[in-house]
Amino acid sequence: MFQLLKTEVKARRGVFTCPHGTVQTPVFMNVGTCGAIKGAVSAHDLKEIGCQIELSNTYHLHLRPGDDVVRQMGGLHKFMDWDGPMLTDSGGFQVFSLSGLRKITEEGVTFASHIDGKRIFMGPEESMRIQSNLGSDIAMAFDECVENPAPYDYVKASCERTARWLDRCAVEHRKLNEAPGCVNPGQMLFGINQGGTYADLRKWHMDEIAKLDCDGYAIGGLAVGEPTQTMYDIIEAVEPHMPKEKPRYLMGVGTPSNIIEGVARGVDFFDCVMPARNARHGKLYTWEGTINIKNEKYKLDSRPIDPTCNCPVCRSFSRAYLRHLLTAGEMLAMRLAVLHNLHFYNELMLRIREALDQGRFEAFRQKFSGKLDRPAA
Ligand code: PRF
Ligand code: ZN
Repeated sequence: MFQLLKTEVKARRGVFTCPHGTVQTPVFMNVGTCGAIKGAVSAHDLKEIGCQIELSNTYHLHLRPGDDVVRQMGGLHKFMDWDGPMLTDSGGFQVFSLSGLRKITEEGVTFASHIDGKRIFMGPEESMRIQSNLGSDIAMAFDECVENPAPYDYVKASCERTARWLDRCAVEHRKLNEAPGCVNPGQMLFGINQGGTYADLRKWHMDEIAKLDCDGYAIGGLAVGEPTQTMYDIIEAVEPHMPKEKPRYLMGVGTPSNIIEGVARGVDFFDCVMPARNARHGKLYTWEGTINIKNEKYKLDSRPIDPTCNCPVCRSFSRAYLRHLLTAGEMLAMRLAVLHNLHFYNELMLRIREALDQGRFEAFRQKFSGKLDRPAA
């Protein structure tokens, strides 16, 4: 259930209630693809860095250890010891971005596993069954994410099929939730808008999937090759067609500026591997801009990564120590860097919510949009 608390122009402040708790929005979902956050971070750490909702992947967990294993272990919450809200992505993106040769038909997608090359079939029903076994709070619809740019006719046929797939997802999802022994009978379903960079297809598709009364709606197929301004234009075109009383999720986005600009255009949920990936390469976020901790100039720097940051890393360790760990290839470097960057993203969302609560989001946007993506002076 979604409750809209406040709006400022298009930006929205809300609360979303799921079986494992409530989520204050706008929110960033921390990505734990395989039931762990890359960089040796566990669900216990997530609590400490202000994470409200965790995201895992159907595709990865189906391949390894297998969703049947997770189900027999009591569901993904119990398996990874995370008792908060959880969303699972449908596989509709990972099948297209990670697997080898694939064949798409009306039924679904046949693809080669990125682990051992084994041929696997996944369609709307399979995706719903896997997500039901995992027992997440929010299941995502099975979709095709087309890379931009793509020919109009291909994108049209693809998003028409994705609309038909959503019908099948909804039928299967209801059936699974009602079946005896269901891991999480309160599991919700979000539909996903596609349509590439074509505003007319985007609007048609959104109107089509809005008829289904899903628990929320995502915008997929963005941040996959198009210029940033095109992404913003498409969000602006689709947004008026999205139900006001349902949460909106911009999938796989993005930089701090992309998030601020997404919020300004009416988006409530975000997720991205970028903060964790950047951390592993030494690119760290601060409120003055990004820094690269591997730089020689931090060799004797006794300050924390960000002197204003209250994360467990900044409370204890110096830039010099972090630089040393990363240069020496110590695994602890990854862990500490990832913890700081994820804390930064969760803190960014907290400050966005505070700004919305106090009616000063536009001022916040002016001050930080742009600045946070650039190297600190
Ligand atoms: N579909 C799904 N997951 C996704 C995407 C999508 O289009 C994207 C695109 N940025 C990220 N994750 N199912
Ligand atoms: Zn920190």
